Amino acid sequence: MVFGQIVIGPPGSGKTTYCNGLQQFLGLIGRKTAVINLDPANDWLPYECAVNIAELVRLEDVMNQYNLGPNGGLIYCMDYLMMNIDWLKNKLKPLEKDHYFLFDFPGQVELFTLHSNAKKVIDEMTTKWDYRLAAVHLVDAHLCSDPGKFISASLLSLNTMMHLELPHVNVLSKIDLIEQYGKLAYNLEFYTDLQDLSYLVDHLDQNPRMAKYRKLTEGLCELVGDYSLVSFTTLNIQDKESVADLMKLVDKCNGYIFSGIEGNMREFSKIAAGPLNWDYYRYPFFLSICFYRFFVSSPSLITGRYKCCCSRKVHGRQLTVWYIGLLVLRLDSF
Ligand SMILES: Nc1nc2c(ncn2[C@@H]2O[C@H](COP(=O)(O)OP(=O)(O)OP(=O)(O)O)[C@@H](O)[C@H]2O)c(=O)[nH]1
Ligand SMILES: [Mg+2]
Repeated sequence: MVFGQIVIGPPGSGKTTYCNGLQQFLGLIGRKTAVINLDPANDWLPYECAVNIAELVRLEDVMNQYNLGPNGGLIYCMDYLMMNIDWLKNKLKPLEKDHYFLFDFPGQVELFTLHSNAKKVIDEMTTKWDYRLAAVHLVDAHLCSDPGKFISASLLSLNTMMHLELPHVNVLSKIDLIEQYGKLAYNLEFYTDLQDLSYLVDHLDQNPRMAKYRKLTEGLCELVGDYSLVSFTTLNIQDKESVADLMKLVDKCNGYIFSGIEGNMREFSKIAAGPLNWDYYRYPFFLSICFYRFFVSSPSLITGRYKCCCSRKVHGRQLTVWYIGLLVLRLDSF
């Protein structure tokens, strides 16, 4: 059975960083992970990407070809992906046996609140392919410092939950930075438990021009409260305990924990057992190769994508020797 996560959230909320951090974390606890980039605007990927939508369609090409803006272009790309869904299935098939999937989606919120194209892709995975997926919806924690923005983020989270109809975890990302944004109106539990959002109305901008929206805002807070669905958990991607807590929650959500309870407990016991060499800023192996190709190798070597060695002779010497030497250095530093 295939388990995984749909990683979504507004632009800059930390989706790609989360996929990168989680790939490293899961690698450390012994779970094989494949990250699938479904954001056609992602030109620079920090993680080891198993499948990249850029091989199928690129946002820049679509925008140029059809004279579209970034939003229209992304909608086109999602439609195009849905029309070529077999391409995705064929890429994922060899990984299905033993990999946990992380899908890095674009940040355009309308894809997950209004339009049906991204939802169709997700539905295909959950219904036809029988993948057990949970949506992990990241929201930047700095929004807590502005009551208006936080109410809006709560409404967005509710809307996304209703639209996607998936097991869902809302996350306040970058929680390590929250103190930098000043004192919050209430303590952090208020924002995570979301007991009564209407308390925030008194802390809204007191500008007289905004007074006319007060009733509307109160109504929106009441709406979120009436559904009683939205709550948040927190994440600091640099802290392995924080990542582990979120991971345990998601495992319950998508059912991974029930797929092999013993195995799952053994995985997490590795965190308690001893200090894991957790360094979120560590460059993945793949990036070391890119670094080498970019800075060290000659331009003609750069053309061979993902090439692990080269056979070019320079002044009668095989450059392969240097290349392998660099890899050994990298492995050493792991
Ligand atoms: N301090 C801190 N910074 C973070 C954390 N997560 C992400 N960031 C930073 O937030 C910025 C945006 O992160 P991305 O991962 O690119 O965000 P994204 O959601 O993928 O952005 P788009 O793909 O453009 O929608 C980067 O500079 C990250 O380093 C976190 O937990 N703590
Ligand atoms: Mg991203």
